Amino acid sequence: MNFREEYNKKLALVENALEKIIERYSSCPLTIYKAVKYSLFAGGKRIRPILLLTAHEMVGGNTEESMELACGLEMIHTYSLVHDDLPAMDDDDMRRGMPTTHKVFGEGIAVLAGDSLLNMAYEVFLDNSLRHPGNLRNHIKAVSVIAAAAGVNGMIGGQVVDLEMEGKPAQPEILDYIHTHKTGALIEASLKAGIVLENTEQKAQEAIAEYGRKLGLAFQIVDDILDVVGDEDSMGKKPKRDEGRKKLTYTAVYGLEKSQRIAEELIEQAVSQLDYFGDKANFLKEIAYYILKRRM
Ligand code: GRG
Repeated sequence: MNFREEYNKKLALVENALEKIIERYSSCPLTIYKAVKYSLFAGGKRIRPILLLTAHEMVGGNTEESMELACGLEMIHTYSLVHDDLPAMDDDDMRRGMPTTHKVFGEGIAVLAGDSLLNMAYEVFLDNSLRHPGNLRNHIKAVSVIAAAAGVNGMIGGQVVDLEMEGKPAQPEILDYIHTHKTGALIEASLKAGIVLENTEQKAQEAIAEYGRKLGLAFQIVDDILDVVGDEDSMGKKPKRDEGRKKLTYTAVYGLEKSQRIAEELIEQAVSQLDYFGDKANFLKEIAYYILKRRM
């Protein structure tokens, strides 16, 4: 199987599992059910759950055990996008080629759809942990890794500084804080959560965390680059939004060419961390190059 086929196979498994999870909530008030489904099934790349499942498989795990953890993680990611798109934050009308949740359902329901996804995620995590009593401690560790990454010292912390820095003079250390927290934290946590589900050596955990850190930062640098050079059709949203909002981005601080070079270097450094795992890490290596070349 080539990379694209393998990626699509994992993607289909994630979509299927997410559909089953959402079905469980079908008796809730219809408006919120529709808003949650609309937000969750809008054609995302599902990169975070795929990273989690792949890391778990790489250390000998069975995806039956990690699938719901992976899906909950995608629900947290989706909540963050729904809230980020609100007028009170980045005020975006389009995402993934479709009107944003608040454009379709109104701001109040969009806030609640994000809240719902976040609550559902933790319910899914806890129920899944209870289904694996023999490995409960590792499940709790994995959930804790995700919770920390999504919280004030992770994604939310990054988002706060991102909002605070709009229109302010460029400061490279602050830029790195924003990128490694707003975006990097959840990507790193996807990998770490997959690994800690199995009893792995400390060295394996360190290697995967370092891979995740480099990959997460590179992911956001590529996002900054796409905002400058990307086209609306592939990205599913308008380019050049960051410049208009005076966002602190890599391209604003380092320019396009240097940003591209930094992203390439980070991907090479990330991939080299995977040597520890030998051939078992081939798919994770390919994901890193896919992230570098992505157009959406
Ligand atoms: C609102 C609590 C809160 C946090 C928001 C992640 C985030 C923090 C905001 C999203 C805004 C943004 C563009 C962040 C950068 C991360 C990023 C590139 C998100 C898009 O992720 P993809 O490319 O999206 O994985 P898909 O559509 O594939 O799921």
